[in-house]
Amino acid sequence: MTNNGIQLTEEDITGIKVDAIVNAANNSLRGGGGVDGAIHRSAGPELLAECRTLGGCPTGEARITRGYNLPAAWVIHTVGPVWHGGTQGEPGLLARCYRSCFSLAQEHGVRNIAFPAISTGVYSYPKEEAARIAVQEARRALAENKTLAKILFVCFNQATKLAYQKALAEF
Ligand code: AR6
Repeated sequence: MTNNGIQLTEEDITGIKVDAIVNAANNSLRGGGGVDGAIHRSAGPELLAECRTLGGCPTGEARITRGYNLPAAWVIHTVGPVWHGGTQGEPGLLARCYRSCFSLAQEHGVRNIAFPAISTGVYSYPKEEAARIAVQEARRALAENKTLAKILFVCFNQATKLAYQKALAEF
């Protein structure tokens, strides 16, 4: 499915050959479960070694590393908010994650980038609301950054895919 530079895919993000993949990390940047664990396993120990030099990452911000054994040249690590019912600034923090990633992507001349559904796994962010924010920020980035050609949203399960399809149809 394509939508003016936005594409949905069901592949494992670790196998995607793009300039940059995004990691849904935690504040320590020392690895974890979910997509974070998968990315570290595929990239190899050098990724963790580089992450250790970064001193962590606050929620809503992002940090960039090399991709090491991954097909992607870069990994952009961002820390999404834990869902607490939406009363603790979660939508603003999630939007900041996407903006922080797009800003690093622009600085590094990234033309294509793949995102997992940040915060919607272990961090429990509702999938439809998260997809709406992701699509909104992706559209903004494509309009503002002419180097950026393609944004892939990786739908690791059917519910995530439906959430993105709905968000894409809404705007
Ligand atoms: N490729 C693409 N998407 C994936 C993959 C994969 N290989 N594996 C899982 N997903 P999560 P969060 C999807 O929990 O909610 C970690 O322990 C998954 O189905 O990975 O931001 C970190 O260290 C879901 O749609 O990230 C943090 O502690 C999405 O990726 C915490 O989890 C995000 O799920 C971050 O939680």
